[in-house]
Amino acid sequence: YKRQHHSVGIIGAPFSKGQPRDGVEGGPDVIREAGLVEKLKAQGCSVKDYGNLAFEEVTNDEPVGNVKRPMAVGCANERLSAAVRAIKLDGHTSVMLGGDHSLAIGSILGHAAAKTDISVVWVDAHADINTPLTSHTGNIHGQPVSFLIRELQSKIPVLPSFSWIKPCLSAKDIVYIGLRDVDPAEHYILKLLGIKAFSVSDVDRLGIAKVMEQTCDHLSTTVKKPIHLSYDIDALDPSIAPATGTPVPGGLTYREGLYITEHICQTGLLSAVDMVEVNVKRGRTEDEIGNTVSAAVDLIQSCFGKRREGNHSADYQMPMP
Ligand code: EXY
Ligand code: MN
Ligand code: MN
Ligand code: MN
Repeated sequence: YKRQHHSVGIIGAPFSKGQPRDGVEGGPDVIREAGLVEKLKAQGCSVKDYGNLAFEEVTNDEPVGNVKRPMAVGCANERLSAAVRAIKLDGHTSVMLGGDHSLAIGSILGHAAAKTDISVVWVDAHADINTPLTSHTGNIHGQPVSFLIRELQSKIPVLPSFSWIKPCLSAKDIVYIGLRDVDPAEHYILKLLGIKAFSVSDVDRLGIAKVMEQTCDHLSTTVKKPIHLSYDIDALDPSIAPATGTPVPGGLTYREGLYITEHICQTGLLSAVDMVEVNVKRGRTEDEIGNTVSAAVDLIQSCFGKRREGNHSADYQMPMP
């Protein structure tokens, strides 16, 4: 293991209109208030905080079919994609603090605009690959992947404010980890396109170490592309991360969750991170809120070299008697 120097660019995206519940727009601020920037600096990262994006109110945002708030989601993501692209061109690893998971559209497209060819590790209880036509809820946070995969484009209808989107991934460029609430249409799409997906039962069967080995093997069969890690906090079990909009029982343990970030850090290919769906208003107690937020911070620290075995800097000097 070679120690790397990490230069981190943080962008807050306080946006919630990809889903119906209040509170997820508070994610960037509570994650910062838990000391994210200070903690990353303390572990040796250089950090530039780009602040929070401001999203203007969109009026007359009528549903298209059953897709809710298409204009707000399309506009917010267009803005986010420009911000992430700029952070990448500045030379940082981008950290996008959500907000709901519809923001992965802009984050991934912005990353791909700066790096051309990227791969994605999507850690989530959900596959978020409904098309606007298969979605039963109409919530766009259950659909972002469908807009990004080239092989699905013939199935995507026109939406207002989505015309800037050009799919940037092939089906082979994404791996899922943590799935346990997948709609029938989503399951059909995953099988049809042969998308690599490790459900929690695969994690039970293989163990998280084999899952990560196979994830990296799958993504680096030809060239080693920069990795975009899109981490939905609901991938973790609700006992450790309860403050989220769509909790699903039987999730990843805290240890499995951190193993994923430790392993991806070690590849040296991590290029952008999303940390999404932290919703403090969904926590019933201070403890539930605190546990969820600190899990999010722990995962981000682990992305940038913090290891459970311990760390020391290259210039560490033993105190002399
Ligand atoms: N599959 C359901 C839907 O399409 O609405 C639930 C999606 C929840 C998405 C959460 C954020 O990961
Ligand atoms: Mn998600
Ligand atoms: Mn989810
Ligand atoms: Mn590996």
